[in-house]
Amino acid sequence: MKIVFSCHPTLGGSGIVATELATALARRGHQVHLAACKRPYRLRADSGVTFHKVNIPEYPLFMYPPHDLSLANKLAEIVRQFDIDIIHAHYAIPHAITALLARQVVRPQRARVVTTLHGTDITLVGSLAEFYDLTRHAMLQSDGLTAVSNWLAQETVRRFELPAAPEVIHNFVDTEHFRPEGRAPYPAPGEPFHILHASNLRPVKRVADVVRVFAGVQDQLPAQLTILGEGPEKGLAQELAAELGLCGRVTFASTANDVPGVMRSAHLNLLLSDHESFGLSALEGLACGTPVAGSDSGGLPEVITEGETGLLCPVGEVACTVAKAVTLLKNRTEWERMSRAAASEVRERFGVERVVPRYEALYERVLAGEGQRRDVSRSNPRDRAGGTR
Ligand code: GMT
Repeated sequence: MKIVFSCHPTLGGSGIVATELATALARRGHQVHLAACKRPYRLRADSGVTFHKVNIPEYPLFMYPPHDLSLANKLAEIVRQFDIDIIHAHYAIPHAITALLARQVVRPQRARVVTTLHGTDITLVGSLAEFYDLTRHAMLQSDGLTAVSNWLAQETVRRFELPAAPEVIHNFVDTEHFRPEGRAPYPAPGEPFHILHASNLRPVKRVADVVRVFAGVQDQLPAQLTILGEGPEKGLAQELAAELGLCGRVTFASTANDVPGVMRSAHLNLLLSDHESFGLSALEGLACGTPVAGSDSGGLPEVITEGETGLLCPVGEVACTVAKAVTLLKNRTEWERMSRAAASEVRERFGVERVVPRYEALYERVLAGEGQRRDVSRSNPRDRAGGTR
């Protein structure tokens, strides 16, 4: 098949998933293109994916250069030039809408649109009044619609009153890169435990809870914390770490050249978000044999098996996470068992071979005209008084 991807090339999980899926499909013999205003940092030179840069021209009349139109134009160009079958849009805003526009532009040539919902495109951005109608329209008009967790699929139907739920295709991880071999062993007596948090440090990640949990753990065990990523809450986390007297034990790193290596160096990965549709960084850590302490909310319980591969506590319950984390870290046998179980469960449930064929099957169905049922008769909840969102 011939597929073109569009995604956010920045640090978020949706761009990573799109890039890894594009790479996996190219390896499986498909012709794969990816269009974005910047090369996604995870798109490796040997990926087999053709990257197309979207240029965004400046013009004095434009107060805000219309990136989305340049992207739609580029997608249409690629579809025509390479006779593309599928435009796969990752993250509803703006990629699903730009894909629909490109589909319309190339007519009578037929290209199908598959949209993958990642989370905040539904729960935060898409639910804003300024984007709600466009997001709903894009979902209804896509030929195929997927969500990365059961939780997100249900949340989408609830907020947007869709006639049918998106198909759930969980995220996956390349277990050749994210593997446990060479991981840090259980620390020798007196050596510190390494605790990790990796995210784009937005408010939804509750980075202050990460610092507070670390403070509680290091009261009872020698430990150090790495906060990997950039984002608006970084300053707050730095201030809190200083206030709690943790400066020497907390390292902030914007990026890492070797993300799997960082994951392998950690003994516990913290993801204490308010909600997380899936939690890709939890999955990547698990693949490296690093147990996760996560929030018992959103899609995280679909990724972390409580007591088997990680620990779950209600959102904001710092004391619960501290208690469970300390119990685990103090017990070498249990930590080693959980580390092994994490890596092996990920291979079994979230490996490339398990998940990528689900997308191929969806593309086949969509091309055969068996895409999602487009019953658009159900009215937009925003048109009715008291509509639920
Ligand atoms: O929240 C982020 O880290 C970024 C965001 C994105 O779209 O780039 O992540 C969302 O998509 C990821 C990939 O599917 C999921 O693993 C994350 O759970 C999801 N984030 C949230 O739901 C908050």
